[in-house]
Amino acid sequence: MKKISIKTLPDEEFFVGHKGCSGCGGTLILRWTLKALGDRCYVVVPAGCMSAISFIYPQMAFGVNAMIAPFAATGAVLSGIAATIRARGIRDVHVVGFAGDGATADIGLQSLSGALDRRERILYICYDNEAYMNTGVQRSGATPRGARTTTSPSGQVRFAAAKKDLVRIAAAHGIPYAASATTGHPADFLRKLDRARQVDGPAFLHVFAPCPPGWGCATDAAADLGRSVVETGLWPLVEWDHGEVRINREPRSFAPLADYLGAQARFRALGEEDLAAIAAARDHHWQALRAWARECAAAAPAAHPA
Ligand SMILES: Cc1ncc(C[n+]2csc(CCOP(=O)(O)OP(=O)(O)O)c2C)c(N)n1
Ligand code: SF4
Repeated sequence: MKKISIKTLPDEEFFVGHKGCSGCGGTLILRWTLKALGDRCYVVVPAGCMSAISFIYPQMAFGVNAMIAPFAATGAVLSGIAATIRARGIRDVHVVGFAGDGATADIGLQSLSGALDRRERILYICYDNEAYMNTGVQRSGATPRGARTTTSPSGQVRFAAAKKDLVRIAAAHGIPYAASATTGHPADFLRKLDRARQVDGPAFLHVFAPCPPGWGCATDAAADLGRSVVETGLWPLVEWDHGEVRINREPRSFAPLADYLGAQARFRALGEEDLAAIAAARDHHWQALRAWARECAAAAPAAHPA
């Protein structure tokens, strides 16, 4: 199997002519994924932006087999397809889900959990634009504290729920591989995609995906925001690999939150107290993350069979 990296990405495209907005992070990740995995893919996309912009008859944006799943059912459809091809003895097809944060963290969470439990060879990618974008920017379980959405006015930072930690939720199922990535670190994303496609069982990738109209950011900001969200500590790059936890980048000190939040209108109304609350929550999250990595290092690897 040829290793996936930026240098080995082919010129060939499998996702072209979609109707996504300029600067959409989700379409970028989808395009990279299909270039890297090639034409032996079966893609499942639930209701959401990526299906709305790609299946406009007669202009299909997918150059591989692809279907739309009911909003809540991505995991179930993926494991059904994977079981079918396994029964037919087909081993060279990647069964890939590509779902938004609403479809993953909220409405499709039980379906994802069932699929991770069934242990079929599936690759589930959540492109996280941090709200239900396709229906007009409603808050999801992955919306960060302080972000303005149409259902979560700003100014409620201290009372808002934390963003669900999808990598840890997936890892808690004892699957072989789960990781986070961003549009600002394509080499890191491709390395993780390479690992995810090789494990024998379910793999889960949680990828930061800027959305210019929903976030009020520039249309050329996907790379910059994907880097600054890591440097400010708001999106840890982390990997769970057969029970081992690796924190891929640990900034010695976090960059000022304004480097990231200031570039987006959705955070514009935040005051000093809000920023302090976001920083405190970030620090607490990092403590928990480091403790998790230590606990996993101390546990016997046999406790987490692949
Ligand atoms: C059962 C069900 N409820 C609601 C909808 C309406 N709906 C379609 S897309 C969508 C939002 C999807 O949000 P997300 O999964 O975050 O993906 P995004 O649109 O942000 O890409 C909603 C609520 C639906 N199609 N099916
Ligand atoms: S609304 Fe956001 S997620 Fe949807 S296509 Fe536009 S940029 Fe992408």
